Amino acid sequence: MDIDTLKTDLLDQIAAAASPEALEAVRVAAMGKSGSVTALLKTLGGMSPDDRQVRGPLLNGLREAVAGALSARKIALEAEALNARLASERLDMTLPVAAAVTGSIHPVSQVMDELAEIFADLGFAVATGPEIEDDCHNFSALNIPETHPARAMHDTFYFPQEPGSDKRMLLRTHTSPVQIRTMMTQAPPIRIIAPGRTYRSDSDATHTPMFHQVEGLVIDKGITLANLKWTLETFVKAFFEVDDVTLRLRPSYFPFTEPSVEVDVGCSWEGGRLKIGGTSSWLEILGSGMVHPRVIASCGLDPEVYQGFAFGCGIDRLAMLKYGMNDLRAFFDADLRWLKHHGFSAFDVPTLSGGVGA
Ligand code: 2NL
Repeated sequence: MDIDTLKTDLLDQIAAAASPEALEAVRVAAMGKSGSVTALLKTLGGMSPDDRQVRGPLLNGLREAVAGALSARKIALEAEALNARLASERLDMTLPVAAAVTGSIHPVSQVMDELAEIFADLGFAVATGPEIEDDCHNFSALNIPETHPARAMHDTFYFPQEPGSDKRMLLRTHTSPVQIRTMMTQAPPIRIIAPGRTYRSDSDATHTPMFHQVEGLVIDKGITLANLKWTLETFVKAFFEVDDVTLRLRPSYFPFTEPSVEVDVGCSWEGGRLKIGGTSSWLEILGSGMVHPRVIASCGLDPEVYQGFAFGCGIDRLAMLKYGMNDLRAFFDADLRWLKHHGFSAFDVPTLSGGVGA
């Protein structure tokens, strides 16, 4: 075969190779150890110098043309393969979110989101902190003396004492340590809520060893019980979505507040169901009070300058009241039928304008 015919033939085969494998087969047949181009190049050695002078450049031209065509075709085939992959891996951004169809938001998470939304509107930030705490942040800083029953072994989950340390860690029994940490590190004015998991060694029909609490704290100059009452009233109205709501403040005692009040919300029985609103019945929903001067001082603030109020409230109970669940223990059973029935859609984001309710 003459050089020009071979060249045309090989270039045609290269152009026709439809895959990297087909192209490689062409390359081996032409440029491989026993390829057609290699065989021709080998004949140069046995030629007379005159013949080599003529055939040499022709054969080199053939080799360069074939090599050039091979690499150009290789690049083209790779680009084609990439384009095909990109086309097949394309995502349809208009498809609905699969997870939102199968999963649901736990009522406790939903209520936490509602609380954050309501209090954000009143200028409160959400604060969080560790669930494993020390005695100081969980008790001492809150004016809870060593002898207080809340410290007794049957209430608090303690970790084994580290050898060589006199510090015993514990699972926080309330979210107050988050507020203590905030007061110790941030300058007033402070307006925060601290929602989260809390732990007490207590288990019966109305108590689970792990439960959820939200606490609120305001520290500023000139804060009074009136600020507390208005804030709680505004919160209860927004949360239960009722305008005529009556709060009853009863004197009480907490070591960390003085004075302390327990707060009842007026309600009434309607068709065998308890409804928020009216004053025929009372339901205790939270505890609160003016932050004790000793607590303010233990966080490094001057109680002569700064005052504040605080409140604490069980989130699981709030969820039961609002969404009509009657068994607390079912909250933490992870029963898919319960979750499907009582859970919320991920799209049902609580907003004040859209409603924080169901
Ligand atoms: C209840 C009562 C309450 C607080 C929590 C608090 C936190 C700090 C300072 C002062 Cl840092 N007080 N929290 C105050 C009063 C009541 O909780 O019945 N909770 C379920």
